[in-house]
Amino acid sequence: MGFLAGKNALIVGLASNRSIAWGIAQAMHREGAQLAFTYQNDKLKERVEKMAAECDSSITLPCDVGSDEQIEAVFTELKKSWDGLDIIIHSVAFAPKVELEGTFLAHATREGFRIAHDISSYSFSALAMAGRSMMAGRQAALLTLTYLGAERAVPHYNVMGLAKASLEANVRYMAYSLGTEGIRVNAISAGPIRTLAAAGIADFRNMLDYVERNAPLRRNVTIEEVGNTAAFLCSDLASAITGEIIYVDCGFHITA
Ligand code: 0WD
Repeated sequence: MGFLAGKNALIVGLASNRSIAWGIAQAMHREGAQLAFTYQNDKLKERVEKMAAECDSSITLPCDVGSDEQIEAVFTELKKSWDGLDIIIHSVAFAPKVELEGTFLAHATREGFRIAHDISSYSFSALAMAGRSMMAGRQAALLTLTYLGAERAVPHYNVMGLAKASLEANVRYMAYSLGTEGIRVNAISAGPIRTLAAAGIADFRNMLDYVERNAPLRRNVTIEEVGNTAAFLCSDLASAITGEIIYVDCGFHITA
């Protein structure tokens, strides 16, 4: 029996078989969790349905995390299939592409800042608030994905770095808010991985090469490795870990 047997997990942010959310879904499925998925829009519906089926899941629901109505609707629907929820995975980020080119102040706009923070940080708290009643009394866990650009000025990461800094603070405040209910909140700070979202970041190839040359393990991380850590963090094996940012980056962040 896997260490997530009996757990119900909602996965938000699956876009392709390269998505970090896919690595997480596969690890959680392997460890015995029941899964439900959301998809951002109709373009992704069929693909997400197929991938869900590979994890023995038939629960796929539309959700643009910029919409409170769509977030509410996810939990209304989920309650029809499940009597409770143990895990929410938030694997979503967005900033207008132009803001991820050149240096931060070259393209910064008030609207770009608002969108990046809304979709990449606020949406995590919005999911927690909407899912809170379903998670009551179940030792539930929430997990989001962040990146080193939250703490260091990484070339081209720009406004997304600000949004990830907000997300990391969000993890701590959410952990404090939900701790009295036994609900844990953590983030994985993943090393760079070639996904659809990463394709939006200028010069991404150089980031991968740099990590490969300089990380203690001299290689890049895989979605499977992020998935395994996510499964552990959302399981009862991690019952005293909350409010943490856990690095899954082949050790890159410790280097000078
Ligand atoms: O190097 C990387 N790939 C890293 C990613 C390193 C460290 C962290 N991360 C983070 C990302 O910032 C993000 O928070 O991991 C998370 C997942 O990213 P991913 O797996 O790299 O990217 P992807 O497979 O593209 O999934 C993210 C998806 C979107 O894909 P696209 O590329 O179409 O934007 O987030 C979804 C969307 O499907 N998404 C939304 N979902 C609901 N509502 C929204 C939205 N408004 N916007 C984006």
